[in-house]
Amino acid sequence: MIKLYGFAVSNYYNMVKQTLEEKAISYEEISAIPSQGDEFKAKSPMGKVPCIETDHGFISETAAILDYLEESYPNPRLFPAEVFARSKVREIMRITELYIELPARRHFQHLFFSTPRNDAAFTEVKPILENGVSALSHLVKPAPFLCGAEMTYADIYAYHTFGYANAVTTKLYDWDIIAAIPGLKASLAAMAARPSTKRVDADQQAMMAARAKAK
Ligand SMILES: N[C@@H](CCC(=O)N[C@@H](CS)C(=O)NCC(=O)O)C(=O)O
Repeated sequence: MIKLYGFAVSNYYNMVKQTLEEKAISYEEISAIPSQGDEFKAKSPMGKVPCIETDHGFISETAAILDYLEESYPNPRLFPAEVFARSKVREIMRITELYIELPARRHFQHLFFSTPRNDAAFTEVKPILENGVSALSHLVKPAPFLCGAEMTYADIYAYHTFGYANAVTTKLYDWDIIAAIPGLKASLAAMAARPSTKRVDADQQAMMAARAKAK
């Protein structure tokens, strides 16, 4: 059985968890936080979550994990069968990660843990996000999912990126990046309606509520 390491508030963890749910793969969740300690880095060499444990060993990095799951458990397929369409999904995943998730992440400590605003990040992040939003506006073809009628990994990346990223841009830049990408709002709503999303979101919200209570 696959073991999934991480925690329910992590958006990357939830990308993998939703994939496991969509593919109805048996898995066990192992609570783990990022660590630069030797023991955890033996599992996840960058010390980040998520990672998974398979019969063959550990895999870290969400995109690599999703490739493993897709090839090991091809049904239902979450990448299109046709090579060009598959590459377009990967293009959206990559742009979402590099030019939306990672720049927005620079403000996570400020937004979610109330640390002082990073002024350098405040200046540097907005133009990167503008390029990312512009690129995605050209690339996605919501109908209702980002690449057509079938849900793909592009939707999984977008769903678990735009929630937190939009919280950042709304608060720091008074800018709704979901509304800025035509069709994205409806696409995210189609994702939110899926049973797999509801299960993942319920665990995420329960963990957030528990953390808020513990403060
Ligand atoms: N590129 C990694 C990113 C994963 C990531 O950033 N995870 C966060 C939690 S959501 C983490 O472990 N952060 C701790 C750190 O960056 O040291 C992936 O695709 O899995």
